[in-house]
Amino acid sequence: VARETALRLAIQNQAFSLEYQPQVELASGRVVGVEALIRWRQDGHPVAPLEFIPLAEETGLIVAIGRWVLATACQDIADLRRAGHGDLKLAVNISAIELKQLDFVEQVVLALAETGLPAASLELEITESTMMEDITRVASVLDSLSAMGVGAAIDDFGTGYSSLAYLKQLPVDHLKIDRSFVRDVPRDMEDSTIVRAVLTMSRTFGLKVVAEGIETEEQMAFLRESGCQIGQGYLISHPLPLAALTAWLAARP
Ligand code: G
Ligand code: G
Ligand code: MN
Ligand code: NA
Repeated sequence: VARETALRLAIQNQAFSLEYQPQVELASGRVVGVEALIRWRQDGHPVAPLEFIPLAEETGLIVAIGRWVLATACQDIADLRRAGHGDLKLAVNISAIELKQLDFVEQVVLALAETGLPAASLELEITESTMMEDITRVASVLDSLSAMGVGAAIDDFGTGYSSLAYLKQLPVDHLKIDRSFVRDVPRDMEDSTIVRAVLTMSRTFGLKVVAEGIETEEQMAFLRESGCQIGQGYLISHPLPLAALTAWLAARP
């Protein structure tokens, strides 16, 4: 209960912050975007999203938290774009509960209007399991957003049981291979085969693939040579607070 109360008060207490993890085009090294990741300090101690996001979902607090994330991230990246990073895109994680809100599309429209971030610069990351939970509803929400130019990515791909053919019903631009498949490439034959198969299928469906959790040069070389377009992971950069991201971007050739 203590944690739930603290979570309830966290927005007004300014206990949340965002970090941004860069995503790069593997062929060129060019930065294409950043993924916003929420951080929470409860009484000065960091609590991992995997610990409080489920609680936020159970209590419905995820709706208010999600609105704060969207508004803050759109503002930060709109500012960065105006400061000379005009191509930068923003990816935001959206949970199933948020997607089910009747005013979800309206909230996205509002965040874009208030910050001036172009719709085409925003992409929503939705996990494979959320997509599968209610594909009809998700399709209708993503169709509305897609008509405005907002993109979508399938997050944590490979951790559920969906087929790409099924997900093809959705207006999705990117598929993010879960980092559990990236961890042991190129050494593990099975995982390497799975990653190559996902890349081949994605090409057939016109989806670009983002590999998560790249930590070594060997993983990055394998992914690049296998035709994976985009990469994200500690090797490229850890998630960074806005000021550190700004410095990181400025230091790149
Ligand atoms: O950095 P990492 O521990 O930050 O994040 C763990 C998981 O928490 C991510 O895989 C993501 O699914 C979830 N997460 C991070 N930030 C957000 C957010 O702003 N909203 C939602 N719904 N989930 C998030
Ligand atoms: O939403 P998603 O599951 O994609 O969130 C990304 C999660 O992965 C965050 O918790 C982020 O901190 C974490 N992460 C990002 N890069 C790496 C990495 O290279 N290795 C590991 N182990 N985790 C990473
Ligand atoms: Mn994500
Ligand atoms: Na993920």
